Amino acid sequence: MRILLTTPPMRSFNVSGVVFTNFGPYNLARLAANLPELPGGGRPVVRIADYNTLRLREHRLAEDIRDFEPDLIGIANPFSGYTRGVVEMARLARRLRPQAVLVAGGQAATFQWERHLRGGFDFVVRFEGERVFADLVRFLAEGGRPRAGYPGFRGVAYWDGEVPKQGQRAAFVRDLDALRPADRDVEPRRRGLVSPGWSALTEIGRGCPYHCSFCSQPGMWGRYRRRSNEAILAELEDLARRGFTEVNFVDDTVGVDHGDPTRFPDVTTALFEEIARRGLNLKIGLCLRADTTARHPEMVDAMVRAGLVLVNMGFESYTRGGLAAVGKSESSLELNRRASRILRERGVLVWGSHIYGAPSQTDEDLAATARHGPEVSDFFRLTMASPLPGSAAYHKMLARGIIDEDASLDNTYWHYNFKDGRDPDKVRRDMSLILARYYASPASLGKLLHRDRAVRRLARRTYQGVAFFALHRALGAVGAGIP
Ligand code: B12
Ligand code: SF4
Repeated sequence: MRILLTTPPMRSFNVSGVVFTNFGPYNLARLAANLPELPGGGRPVVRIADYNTLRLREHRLAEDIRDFEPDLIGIANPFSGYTRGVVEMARLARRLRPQAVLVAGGQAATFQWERHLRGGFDFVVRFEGERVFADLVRFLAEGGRPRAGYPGFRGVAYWDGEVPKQGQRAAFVRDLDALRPADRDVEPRRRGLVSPGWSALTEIGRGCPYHCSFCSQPGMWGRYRRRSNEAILAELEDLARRGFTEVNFVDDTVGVDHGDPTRFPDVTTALFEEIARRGLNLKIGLCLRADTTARHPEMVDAMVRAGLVLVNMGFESYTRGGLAAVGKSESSLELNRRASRILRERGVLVWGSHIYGAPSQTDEDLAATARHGPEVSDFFRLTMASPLPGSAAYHKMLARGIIDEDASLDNTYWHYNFKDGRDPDKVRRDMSLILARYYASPASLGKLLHRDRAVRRLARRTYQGVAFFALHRALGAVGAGIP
């Protein structure tokens, strides 16, 4: 069996994909690693086609289908703003290779499974993918066909004749060590961003015990589960042996504590101490919460000794009301400042993420973000609040009529998609102005020539991301370019 796994089509708003060129299709490599033995022996042959590296075109699906002749085509859809494009890809795949089984997976496909089935997919793998996809591949390899039902297996949405059906939810994998790490032989390699070797993504755990209203993570991954330090270290050693010099953890938040009796920060501190002790010589990037950072500077110390370079921190907002509007009431201006200070004093770069324009954020809340965001961040990221299927805010706003079912398809992190009386164009203009001022400021421009190579590289990539976005929006206005 030949399986083509692909990323979604390139979109103009995929600015972080342009900045973080060191982030590859880890999810697909993880799926590939966990595929089963086929009934006649041997494993499926997998090709991963990564369209996130393209800049002037959306994808190369036609070429990959012609060249690889897959029996199954799997398309990842991590974000609802891609849904229309992913459905177009499915239609193209159906036309070019009618005999191939079409499978979607990822966060957006999980929460919008029916839309994907009706858009042309045979199956949608929902939530955690490794085991469910392996079951589906085994079912097909044993002669199972689309539209003939999908008996007995969980975690899949499928066609029962002409009726789209949602199978029962599969249990999350409790022991994450039981899954094989990503298959680095089939994963296309990415160059390091701040180091000369290769760059890899990996993960410590899945799930999140917090419940920020705008976020789909808790709904997607369930209770927090963690790999053992031994398993993570074994993978990092393997990566170092293969010439990887950079590792980014995809966890949305590392070292969560949340009063947990198993004291994750201690276990996490021990992990990073050990990475340092083994001298793996890796440059590391990860996401931390401000409160965890402020409470556990000792954990940050261990991370720095292990090679921590960059932290993505969701500051989101700086006023009581602004933070409450995104369900992060436990944070504050003071806490955000403290977390930033702890990182910067230790030489760690802060990629500060902020949410702009959540419906109940006031003009004062937004002004505070524009003022304090650049102050606490080395790299200031500001994106428009976007209703994510699977998040608490999405379902609440749907019920209140502030958004409709289709709003999430227009998510771009730049458009204002809420019907709450605000002028969407004005909100977007105001946000664009804040960003324009930030990027035109001498402090931001100065980073392009900074003495620290990591700052320089990140700053250059950031401006490239902005240029990519502006170019495609401009081309779009004349009917060309990536939408
Ligand atoms: C690392 C990361 C990135 C990296 C790289 C992404 C990449 N190469 O895939 C960078 C920084 C480039 C990035 C960019 C963006 N990201 Co991002 N990203 C993440 C992050 C933190 C981890 C992704 C990951 O690897 N997870 C671990 C793997 C194992 O999980 P997974 O990807 O969901 O895959 C599993 C299942 O979903 C399923 N599955 C997934 N795909 C498929 C496909 C098939 C065929 C099958 C069968 C199964 C399957 O099986 C997998 C194994 O269990 C997630 C949050 C998270 N923790 O998941 C956000 C997240 C996916 N990103 C998000 C967004 C919005 C974006 C951007 C649009 C931001 C922007 N405006 O630029 C871009 C889009 C880029 C892109 N093309 O995907 C959102 C999506 C929101 C949503 N629910 O719609 C998330 C959920 C973060 C959030 N909470 O807001 N991202
Ligand atoms: S934003 Fe981060 S901390 Fe909040 S629920 Fe999502 S993953 Fe958890």
